[in-house]
Amino acid sequence: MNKSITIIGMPMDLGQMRRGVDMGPSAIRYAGIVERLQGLNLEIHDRGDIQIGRPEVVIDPDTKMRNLELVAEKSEILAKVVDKVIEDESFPLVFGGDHSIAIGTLAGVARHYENLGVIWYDAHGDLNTAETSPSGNIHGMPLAASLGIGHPVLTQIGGYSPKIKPENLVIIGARSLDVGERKLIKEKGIKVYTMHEIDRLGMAKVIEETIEYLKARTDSVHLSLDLDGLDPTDAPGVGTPVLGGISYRESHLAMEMLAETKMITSAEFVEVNPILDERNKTALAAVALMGSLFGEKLL
Ligand code: B3U
Ligand code: MN
Ligand code: MN
Repeated sequence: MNKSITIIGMPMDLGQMRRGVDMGPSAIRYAGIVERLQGLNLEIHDRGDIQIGRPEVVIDPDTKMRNLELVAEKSEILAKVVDKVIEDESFPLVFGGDHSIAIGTLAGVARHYENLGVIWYDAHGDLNTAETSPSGNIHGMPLAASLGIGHPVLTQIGGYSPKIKPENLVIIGARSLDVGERKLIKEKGIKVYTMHEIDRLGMAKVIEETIEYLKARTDSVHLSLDLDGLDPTDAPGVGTPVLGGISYRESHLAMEMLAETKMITSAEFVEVNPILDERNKTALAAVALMGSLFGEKLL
C-alpha cells in the first residue's frame, strides 16, 4: 500500500432521498480518521471536500432519475480530483456521500489500470438502470454505470466507458437485490457473496477466495465500502438499512486480510448518515475499519 494517502470528501446526497448523508465526510473526520491513520506512520493529506452546494432536487421527466445532470456534473469533478491524486502517486481515500459518488471515483481510478478489480461491499447490488430502478435513485445504479450499463450521461463520466469488466468484480454482503439486478448478475456472471455464502463459508474463506479470484485477473483493486453492508446494529446511520448484515467483527477480519495482501490501491467509504446515527457509531465503525485496511495491528 502507498505511504501517501489523500482524503477526498464528497458530501453529495443527490443520489437518494434522505438528506444528511452529505454530512458523512464531517462525521468521519470527527470520528478521528486523520489521527488514526497518522498513527500508522502514513503520510495523510486531507484535501478537504468537493463543493456540492445546496442544489434543488430535479427529477428527470423522461427517465424519472433524481438529479441526473447534477450527479453527472459533480462526478466529473470528483473523477478529475481522484485522477490527479493517483498521478501524484498517492492513494485516493474518498468519503461519501451516497453511493452514487462511486461513478466519479471509478472514472478517476479506472483510467490508470488495464484490469481494475473492484470489491463492492454492500447490502445492495447497485446494479440498477433507470429502467429497472424501483426508486429513480442513482445511488442504486453506480455499479451498472461503471460496467457501462445505463444512461450515457452516467456511463460516460470521465469520457470513457466501461470502467470495469464484470469478471473483475466481487460483490460481498448482498441481501437486497431487485429483479433487474439479479438478471444482470446472472447474465454477466458476476461473482457475488450474498449473506448466505458468508454464513456458510465464513468471512475468512470468502475473503481468501476473493483475493485469489482478483489476483488471477486484475492489476489493482478498488474497495467500495457501503456502510449498509454491515448489520444495522453495528452501523445504524445509513439511509437504507437491511437486517441480517455483516458484523463489525467480520468486517474487521475482511479489512485485515485485504491489508495483508497490499492489493487495494484506492477506496471509498459511503452512505454514512450522522442524522440517522446513534452517537456517530457508523462513522466510528468506518474509521476503525479504515484503520485495519491500512495495516493497524494489535500486536
Ligand atoms: N435497490 C434499491 C435500494 C437501494 C440501492 N442502494 C441503496 N438502496 N442504498 C434502489 O433504489 O435501487
Ligand atoms: Mn451501495
Ligand atoms: Mn447499500
